[in-house]
Formats: sequence, structure tokens, C-alpha cells
Amino acid sequence: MPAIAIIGAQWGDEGKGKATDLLGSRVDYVVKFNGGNNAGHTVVVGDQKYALHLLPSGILTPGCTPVIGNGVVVDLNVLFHEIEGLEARGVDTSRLVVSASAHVIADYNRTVDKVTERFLGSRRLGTTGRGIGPTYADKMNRIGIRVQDIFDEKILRQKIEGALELKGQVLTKIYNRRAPSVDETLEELLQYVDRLRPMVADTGLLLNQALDRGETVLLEAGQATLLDVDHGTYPFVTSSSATAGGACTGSGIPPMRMDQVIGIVKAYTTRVGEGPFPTELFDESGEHLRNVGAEFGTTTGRPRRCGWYDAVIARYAARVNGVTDFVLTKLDVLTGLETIPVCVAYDVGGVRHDEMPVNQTDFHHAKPIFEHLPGWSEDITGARTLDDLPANARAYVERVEELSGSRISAVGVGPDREATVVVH
Ligand code: 2SA
Ligand code: GDP
Ligand code: MG
Repeated sequence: MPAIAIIGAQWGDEGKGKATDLLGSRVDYVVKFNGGNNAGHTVVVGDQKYALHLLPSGILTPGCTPVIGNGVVVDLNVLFHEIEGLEARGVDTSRLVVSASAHVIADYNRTVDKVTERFLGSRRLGTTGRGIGPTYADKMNRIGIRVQDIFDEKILRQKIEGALELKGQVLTKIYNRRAPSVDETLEELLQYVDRLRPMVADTGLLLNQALDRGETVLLEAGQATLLDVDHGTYPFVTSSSATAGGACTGSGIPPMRMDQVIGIVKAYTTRVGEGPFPTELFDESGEHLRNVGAEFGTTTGRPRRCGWYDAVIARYAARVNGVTDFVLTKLDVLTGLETIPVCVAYDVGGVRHDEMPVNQTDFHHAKPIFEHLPGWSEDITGARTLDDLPANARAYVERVEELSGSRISAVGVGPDREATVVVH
């Protein structure tokens, strides 16, 4: 049985959490393979609403084993806080497994993230301030702290000393902040030793053995293709690999074992934080999408920037990830609009671009070329098959599919688990 990846096809918040939760009942493992508690997945189950940040959405499915993979950066305080919150609501979190090779977010990296943003002023990225970037930077610099280091106090001390040697100077001398002492950081991390120990495993081995037994593994991306550190709108990206390639490196599952890549794409587009966004709306249409779609950050509460569907980035996501199926989400949010613009290509200085411009400056100057599709006014939240949709809504789905480089297998028509039109 297969390994399936779920990937965000835009700038995040496409509804990956709902899609993962939907498939959860049919899979044995759900793996978070990148990012950390910068993610925010809202999952609605009956009358219960859950906001997950660090834990994989599979945590909500009884019988499914949630895994935090080696590609994740873990804030231990947030991990246990989130576990306690779910346990208090009756969710069994006892199956959670954490990779021994995942990196740990230290207190100094949260501080570095926040003060760097403040220092950058108008050049800031609009990060979530959770210490994600600096922790991945430490990983690449080979001065990171891994989960396994927490269990060896001597090694842990050495690693903190090594990291603080430079970071302490940067914090105090450049940013004029107090750097934590080695003992403070050590103490903060050591308090979790006993609770963490039983959860930690070689998750790469665990997952490959599960695949050998014929079990199904779902790899759930945080953030999205256009926020990927390699393939996104650099430097306005997160610091991890959010694309299908990252699903392999962040979990230890080799590419040839990946059977399906599901791209989650919203029926319009949103972005949080800074960076280029060709179809962004600055008028009441954008306000309308934000209000009807409840487009506010799950983690930070920030209002999301809103714009029309962009088929150029969808085609790009299909290519970068090898998307086998798209799930088109939040179609219901478009109900009531008279016409709906869809971006089919860009105009950059008078030249038409059907593909993402490789040059970032061109992307900053890209003007959308729109096709205008007729809207619908009927409530579609009860639709469960394509035939239940009004003709114009069906035509919208079909046109978006033609433009986006892969088939659409399901369409979201509401936040609930059940509010989904299954196409294939
Ligand atoms: P970071 O903190 O280093 O990862 O920030 C770098 C950029 O990545 C963006 N980013 C996100 N974009 C959309 N959704 C995210 N998760 C939360 C959510 C965000 C929230 O689901 O709503 O609550 O604000 C997410 N995480 C990171 C970020 O905006 C920067 O542009
Ligand atoms: P993620 O980060 O990709 O998991 O997405 P978020 O959870 O941050 O944001 C998606 C939001 O849209 C959540 O509040 C979901 O409950 C909601 N949602 C998901 N699918 C649909 C849909 O088809 N229709 C509507 N109206 N809301 C949806
Ligand atoms: Mg989100």
C-alpha cells in the first residue's frame, strides 16, 4: 500500500488540515515532515473545531499514528501544550511518535526570529515569530540541537554552548538584547526529558517498515509550494522544504515509494506575510473573500491577503510536486459573485508569461491576465457530487482543472468533514 503526500499548492492555508483529516480514517500513519508551530491547520469535526500547529492533523483520527518527522523543527513547550489541550478535550494523543533526528527550537532562536524582523523594518518577511528560520539556519550551519541530544546532558550543554558562542554576541552586540545563559536554555529543554522519551523513535525506519507491511502513510505538508525555501518566492518563504521532495527528505521515505501527490488548492488565493502576489485584491472584493472565507491566520490571527485564483502558480505547483490529484477547496466562498476572474497568464512589461517567471523581479512586476467566468448564487454547501453543483459552479471547476495541470479529484464546499464533492 502507498505513501501519499498532501501538499499546499499556493501560499498556504488551502485547507490541508481538512484534507488530511478526511483521508485520516483510511491511513495508518500521518506524518508532518516540515516546518513547526508556524503551521496552522483548522479541522472541524461535527461541532468541534480544532486548531493544530505542531501536531499532524492525523492526531484527531482514532487508530491512526501521528508522526513528527525528522524534517520538522519542534518547540517542546508548544508540543506539550498542544498535547495537553487535546487530551483535555478527550483526544487520545498516546500514539504520537517524534523523530530522534527532528531539530528543537531553542529560546534564543525565538528571540532571534522576532528581533530580526523588527530590525529589518520595511524589509521584514512577516514571519510567524516562532523561531522557525533561525532553527533551520542552525540545522544547515550544523550547530542545531536535535531531539536525541536532549537525552544526553553533556552533549546538550556542548551544543548550546556552541550555538550561543555566536548567537549570544549577535543578540547582545547587534540587537541589544539579553541573550539567555547556557544554563537557562539547558534547563528549559531538560524539563521535557521524561515526557519526551517514550515518544521518540527512528521514524524513518518505523515508516518504511509500515510500508513493507502494506500499510498506508500520509505525508502532510506545512505551508506550501510558493513558501518552499527552494521553489517558493524567495526570500519571502519559510525556511523548510514544503514540496513533495521535502516529504521524502523530511520523513526518510524514498521517492520511489511515493504513490500519490495530492495538491490542495483554494478556489481563490491567499497569502500571509510579505512578498509578491500578482492576483492580490486591494478593493472590496478582497475584503469580501477575507470575510466570507474567514481568512485570518490560524496561528497568529493575522488577516490574510486575498486575491483571485492563479492558474499559473497552480500549474507550477503541479510541475514542482508531480501533483497527481488536486483538491479544490472553499468553492462555497465564491457563491454569490456575479463573475469570477481567473488568472491564466501574466503580463510582464508587455510580454506574456504562461509559466512562473524564473526571475523574482519579473514575478514582482507580473500583472495577471484574467479570464472572467460566470458566477452562481445557489447555496452549494450541501453538494456531494458534481451533478449537485449549479452549472456555472461545475463549469468553474472544469475550467480551473483545464488550466491547472492535473485533475481535480475533490472539491471543498464547506469547512465540515462531510462538505466535500468527490469527483474521482
Ligand atoms: P516563518 O515563520 O519563518 O515560517 O515565516 C516565513 C513566511 O512563511 C509564511 N508562513 C505561513 N503562511 C501561511 N500560513 C501559515 N501558517 C499559519 C496559518 C500562519 C498564521 O495557518 O494561518 O497564523 O499567521 C504560515 N506559516 C508561515 C509567513 O507568513 C512568512 O511569509
Ligand atoms: P491549512 O493550513 O492548509 O491546513 O489551512 P487552514 O486550516 O489554515 O485554513 C483553511 C481554513 O478553511 C480552515 O479554517 C478550514 O476549516 C476552512 N476550510 C477548509 N476547506 C473548506 C471549504 O471547502 N470551505 C470552507 N468554507 N472552508 C474550508
Ligand atoms: Mg494554515
